[in-house]
Amino acid sequence: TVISEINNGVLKLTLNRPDKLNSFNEEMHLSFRAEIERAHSEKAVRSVLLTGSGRGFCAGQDLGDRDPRKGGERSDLGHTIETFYNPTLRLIRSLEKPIICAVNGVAAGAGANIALACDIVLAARSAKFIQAFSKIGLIPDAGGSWSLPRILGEPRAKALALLGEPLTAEQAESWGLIWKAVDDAALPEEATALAEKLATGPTVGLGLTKRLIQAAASQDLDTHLDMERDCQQTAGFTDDYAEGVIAFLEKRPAQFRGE
Ligand code: LHQ
Repeated sequence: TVISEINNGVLKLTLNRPDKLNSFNEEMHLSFRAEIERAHSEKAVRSVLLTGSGRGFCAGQDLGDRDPRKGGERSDLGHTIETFYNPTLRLIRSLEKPIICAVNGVAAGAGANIALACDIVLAARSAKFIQAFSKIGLIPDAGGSWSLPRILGEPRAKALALLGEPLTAEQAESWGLIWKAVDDAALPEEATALAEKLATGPTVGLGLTKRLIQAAASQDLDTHLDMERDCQQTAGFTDDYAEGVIAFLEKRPAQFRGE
């Protein structure tokens, strides 16, 4: 249910249940999480590219196996969130390597918020983002109720979440919710080029940069300046920093090795 391949340092993950718009069933939850864990541990992986197969990106939770008339453990959504969504969200945010999301089609419910948890989001012009939760009586999960107000402010976050109406890729770009809307046909190539470029970058420094930017919203300036000092100290001891400076002085492109 998740196609995984490594090329040029990029771990490409394709959500692959196209008949169900790549909605998450248990098997897909587990394979997706295992792949993000692999991104954490494998040195050969220097960036991640997430996309979907077929005409959609991801329609959130598979509601087909959620029939409330059947009851049982599946009706405890707190359990589903704790077991599946929250661990994956934490793994995406704590991954100290860039993760790029190529939203190839509709991203609804948890599918939209998993995309928004990634570091750089490109979307096909025909893609839509839908906070579909309110349509079925739920709240925006997969980090949505945290990320939307931070990115958009309360007025837009509330309207999106309460109404559950589709937002176009272009509107998402103009609101700063995503990095860029691109022509449908150009998306795979642009997203791959971006992921490959980042995979040749100074991985430690990029990972620390991600950590700092994510920490900024929740700490004061003094604490943050201390954190910047510590991260810069770590970056300054990497081989990639030495290579970067030497390459600059020798007027040639740097050859970063990710350490
Ligand atoms: C689907 C789904 C889907 C199953 C399309 N499931 N089959 C929830 C509960 C539990 C725990 C914690 O967290 C969550 C978080 C959530 O994600 S809640 C939100 C769940 N997602 C939704 O409510 C979105 C449901 N889908 C839709 O509203 C539409 O499918 C959208 C607007 C995404 C796309 O519409 P269309 O382009 O018109 O496609 P479609 O509706 O015809 O879907 C194509 C097929 O995919 C269809 O199957 P069929 O056998 O009839 O061809 C759909 O039933 C299936 N599908 N989403 N979430």
